[in-house]
Amino acid sequence: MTEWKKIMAVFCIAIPLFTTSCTPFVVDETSRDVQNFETEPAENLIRVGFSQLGSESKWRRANSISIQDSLTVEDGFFLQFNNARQKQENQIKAIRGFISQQVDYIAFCPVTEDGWDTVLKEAKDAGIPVILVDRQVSADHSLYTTWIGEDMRKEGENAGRWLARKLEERGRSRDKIHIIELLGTRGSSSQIGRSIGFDSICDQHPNWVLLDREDGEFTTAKGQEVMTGFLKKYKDIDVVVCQNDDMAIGALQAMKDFGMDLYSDRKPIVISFDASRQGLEMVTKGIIDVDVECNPSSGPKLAAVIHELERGHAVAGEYYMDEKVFTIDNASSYAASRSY
Ligand code: GYE
Repeated sequence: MTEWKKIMAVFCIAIPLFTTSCTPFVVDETSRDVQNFETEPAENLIRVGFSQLGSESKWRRANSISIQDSLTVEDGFFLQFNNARQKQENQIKAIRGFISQQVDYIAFCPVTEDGWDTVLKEAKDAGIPVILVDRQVSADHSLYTTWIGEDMRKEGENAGRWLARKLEERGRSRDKIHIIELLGTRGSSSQIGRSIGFDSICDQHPNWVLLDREDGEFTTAKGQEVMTGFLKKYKDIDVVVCQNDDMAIGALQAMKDFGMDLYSDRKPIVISFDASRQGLEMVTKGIIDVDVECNPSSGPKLAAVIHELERGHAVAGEYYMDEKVFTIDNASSYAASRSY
């Protein structure tokens, strides 16, 4: 199968539920980020090695495109972009390659929190500044220069607070509420942060019962598989928490296949994260009840931080992206203009 056919196949399988026809989307934009990629080398450019963790979700593709669109030759960069396809060993190999080529900066999105100490020490010993993007690491901050990303814990808390308000509005704040969770890649800082944030609100509501949580790997296929298992196992599910939109789409497909009416008020409350265009469209239709935004556009900030370092200026130890919470009340104006 050609790359184009593969992309169309995935697209057509994943979305038939919500679209009547399979409209082609802009292939260049979605396929560009999954390739290893290099801008034109030239004298006097800032050499940056970037290790992307994979291309598991629409969010990730948007993040890769943001990086590639920001670290351009026109803006003074020679970018070497590597896709690790969800494997930490591939990321470590890519980073070691950047070190041996003596690039000026290394940036990467760490797939999981743990396991980076050795390679970060190697970069530090080689005198190469490292900038983390999106996810965080458990290694000491002295081993990297800065981090640019999203406040995952706050995202989880926002989801929990929204749920408390919603249950109150429905007169269910004292009922037993059965919750299931589809987790993102286990051990990633997005999974850990969102779980800690959401759990902290759960702890304030003894009537919320977490029935089960399982790794849905941030993908539609795995989300559908995990949700199918939950539907067979639990009769009474009040709330489904999906730690990203791609898994939510899979979970909704499973619910539909199980015979649930996704437009009914009696369907479980669906909470999702990312606020992709497709996610927001489902919010406007009432299929997803709340979508907590996660902002993938960290490329411009990465470019700006590197330029600051080049000028010899100090930079902050961390930079947070701006994020919102979307419900049926505010999603429609954003859905149309979403790039991911
Ligand atoms: O939510 C998900 C993904 O780390 C915030 O990774 C990121 C997550 C995002 O692929 O869709």
